[in-house]
Amino acid sequence: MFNKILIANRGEIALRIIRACKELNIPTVAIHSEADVNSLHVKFADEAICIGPASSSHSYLNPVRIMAAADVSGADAIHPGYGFLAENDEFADMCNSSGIKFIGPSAQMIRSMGNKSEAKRLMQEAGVPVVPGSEGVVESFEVGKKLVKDIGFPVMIKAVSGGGGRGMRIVRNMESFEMNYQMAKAEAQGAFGDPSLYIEKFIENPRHIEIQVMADQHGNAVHYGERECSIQRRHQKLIEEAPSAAVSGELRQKMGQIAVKGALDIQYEGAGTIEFLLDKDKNFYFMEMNTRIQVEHPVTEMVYDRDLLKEQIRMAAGEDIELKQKDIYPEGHAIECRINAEDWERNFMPNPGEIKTFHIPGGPGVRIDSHAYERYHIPPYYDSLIAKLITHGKDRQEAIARLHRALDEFVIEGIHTTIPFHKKLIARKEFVDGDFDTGFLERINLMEQ
Ligand code: MV4
Repeated sequence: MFNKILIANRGEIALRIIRACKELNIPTVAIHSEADVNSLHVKFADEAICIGPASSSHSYLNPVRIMAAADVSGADAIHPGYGFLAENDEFADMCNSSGIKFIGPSAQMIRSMGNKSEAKRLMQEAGVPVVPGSEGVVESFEVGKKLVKDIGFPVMIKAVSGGGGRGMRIVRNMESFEMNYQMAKAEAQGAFGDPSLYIEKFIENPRHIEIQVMADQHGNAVHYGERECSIQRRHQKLIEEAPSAAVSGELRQKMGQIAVKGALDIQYEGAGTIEFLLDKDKNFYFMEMNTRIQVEHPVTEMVYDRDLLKEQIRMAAGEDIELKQKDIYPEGHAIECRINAEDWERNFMPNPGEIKTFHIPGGPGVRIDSHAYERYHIPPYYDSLIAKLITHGKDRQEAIARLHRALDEFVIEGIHTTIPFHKKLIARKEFVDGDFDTGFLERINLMEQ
């Protein structure tokens, strides 16, 4: 097992990693920016090192400073969390070539999955269903034009180096294809320094369903079912749940087996998430693979009664997967609400500042993952996530009832939060019925409710 883990992150996920390390008896090193001196991850870790000023690029996104901190503290592993450097192949490379285990898959794997058309090709070769479209990169506008004549409109143009919804365009007819193609290309060059595009048939109003996989270094892999992540706004997830109301036991087994096959074929290592689009007819298609632990991992932990962080760390240290697939099954239902420091009535505008009152809910089936506390100053430099509220119940109805209760008990004063948004949203009939897709939030107006 590792002797000391450096946590290359902040906020709630840094705390979550520290909690896993404490249970595994592994000492931890926190790194932090000058703006995070009073953060809980700094207080709860065994050691803390200030690595630079507030701005991310000079601290949490600075590989050289993080490596220097690992060096002086004697850490033999780095946990990147999510965001920041978690999917940076060069950072993973730098860690491993300095003899420090990057807790995640290899740099080469991160690179392959970061290239969205290569990821799609690799998964297709493993027998994972993909959306019909170009075989890899579209080499020119003329080639693209020919292709869309074959596959038919609507189509989606995507950036090979994009992902997470960045650099995508829907095109509904040939008249607007050229303009969209050229603009997508220019945007991809500007945003990612790579103009490469690929094209797919556009799936109308799909659900976003993702499968959690875990693979050890000895050729074993299992899945932990799906997470339903369709409630998103501008590609930011707001509510996630497990299981999905749209996925039957049979479909779960099918998607899970295919995801495991994909992970094994590419020789994946560690915790990963395979994202699928699920259409109206329950066809599913590979979208992207995320090579990190995700924000929404707690809903899976609740229904499978597993600690995915501890498992991820154990896998990274070379241990075997503990469980057999047949011993992994969901119990009950879990839902997560992301509580952000945002004014949902003003376009979800970020709203940093001092938390004056912080009262968290409790009772049966309630979990809070948060780095916030009373009088904590939310810095303006990073993301606006201040707490994840997760409820678990014997079924979806009980999870929702507990969510209502917990949201009512949750008191945060001094800043605007998304708590009132969640209260309204979970009261909607469509939500209660599990009847929604990725277009749901944009179709409704909660302000008039
Ligand atoms: C799509 C799609 C429809 N058809 N691809 C958005 C994020 C990225 N992972 C892929 N995305 C989409 N790709 C085809 N061929 C619709 C989306 C999409 C979406 C996907 C998941 C969750 C929310 C979404 C919101 C808008 C569009």
